[in-house]
Amino acid sequence: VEDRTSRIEMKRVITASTTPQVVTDYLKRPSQKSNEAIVNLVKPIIQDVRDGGDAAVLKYTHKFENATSLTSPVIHAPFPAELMKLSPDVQEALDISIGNIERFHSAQMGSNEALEMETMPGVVCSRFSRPIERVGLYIPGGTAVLPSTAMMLGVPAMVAGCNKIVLASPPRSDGSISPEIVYVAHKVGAESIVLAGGAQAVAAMAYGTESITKVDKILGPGNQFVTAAKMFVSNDTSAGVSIDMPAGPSEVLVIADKTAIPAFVASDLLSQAEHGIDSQVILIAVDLSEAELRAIEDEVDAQAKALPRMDIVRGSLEHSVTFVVRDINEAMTLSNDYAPEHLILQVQNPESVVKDVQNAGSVFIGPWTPESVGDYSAGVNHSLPTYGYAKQYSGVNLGSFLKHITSSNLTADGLLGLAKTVETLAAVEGLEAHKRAVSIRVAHMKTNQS
Ligand code: HSO
Ligand code: ZN
Repeated sequence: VEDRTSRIEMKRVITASTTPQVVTDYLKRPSQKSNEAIVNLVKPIIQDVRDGGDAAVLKYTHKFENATSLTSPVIHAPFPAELMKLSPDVQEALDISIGNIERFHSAQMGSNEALEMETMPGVVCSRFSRPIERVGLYIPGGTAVLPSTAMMLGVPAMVAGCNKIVLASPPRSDGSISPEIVYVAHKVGAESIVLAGGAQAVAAMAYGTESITKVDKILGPGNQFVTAAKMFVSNDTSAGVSIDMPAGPSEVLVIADKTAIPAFVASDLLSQAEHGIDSQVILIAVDLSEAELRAIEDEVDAQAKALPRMDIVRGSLEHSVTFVVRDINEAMTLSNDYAPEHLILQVQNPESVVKDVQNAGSVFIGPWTPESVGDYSAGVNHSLPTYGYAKQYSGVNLGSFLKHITSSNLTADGLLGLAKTVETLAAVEGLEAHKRAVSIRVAHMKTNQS
């Protein structure tokens, strides 16, 4: 039963009146189910799909998605127009968003362009990039359809020049897939859409089946089964597949000071909280008075109660927290410790704070930049590191779909100049053949000279 009366609020922690240990404890993510237990659940499914191909994928889709009428686990391009009928408004919104995502990710090519330099005279090193040939993009089903995720993965794959783009998403129980996802697949030039979810979809793309293309890398968010399956196949050398990053529940950290508008702050917290009861939202209130804090909390309560997904929001706010801190420096220290997927800065001179951001997936600067614009349309990617992984991972970007290849090219003089150095180090390692590959050439030069 929906409870629309009892107050919806976050815990409050005043850092000045508690210990650092308490603060650290509150910054901990809700613990995830042990990976081992889940791997044991997905392993038989993965093996079944690897050995049984299409029939096995279909079997699981019938079972888990209830899509018993489905007779093929995949549709191939060109996708029939009747599968992507959209209202003009929706089509326009997708087109504008795809345009921005394409522009921003195309601009990232700059840092991936071929570079060439001489490290020493006659010693030329270079680096160039090539697209990963076949990519599998997982689009979650679950409580919301996410065509935005199809854009965030599909557009950079297209910009990078990936040869084969395979999408996978769990079908609805009538066997269909949302027309928005089919439209995005069409726009990015996908070769196929796998009508399956969970571990079975991941396995189908990792190993390939009679009708599903095997891919070289699998990207995209998913529940714990999808994540465990991605980890499993990326560890199986016989699959030869890599993955983007470990995935966890969505999160946001908002830093707000006296200049922040309470309704804006609350709306940003709630937009992330509505993703799932396991989402975590954190507010860092910089030097706010009791009345200013109250104003935000009242907004959270009032806005939450008006949401269709109020129950999800209530669940997620239960493990969410407000930290009241003294100044922006303390706020940034906490934020960098937490390493949020999304960081929203609703403070005075927000641009000046960005230099202090050490760990975050994506930053939203100033009062006019809700996270929603980045989730859909601004052009930045919304596939971002969660669960503290912003400390070592980047979000999905153009580089996620490229490999960098290096080359070296030495002249005879270049090799002469480096010969002693290499020979010495090869001797240190006791690798005589390495040493000789140099000395044989040096000897050859000398013989041919005289
Ligand atoms: N905020 C989510 C992405 C998303 N939001 C999709 C709406 N649709 C990623 O953390
Ligand atoms: Zn979102």
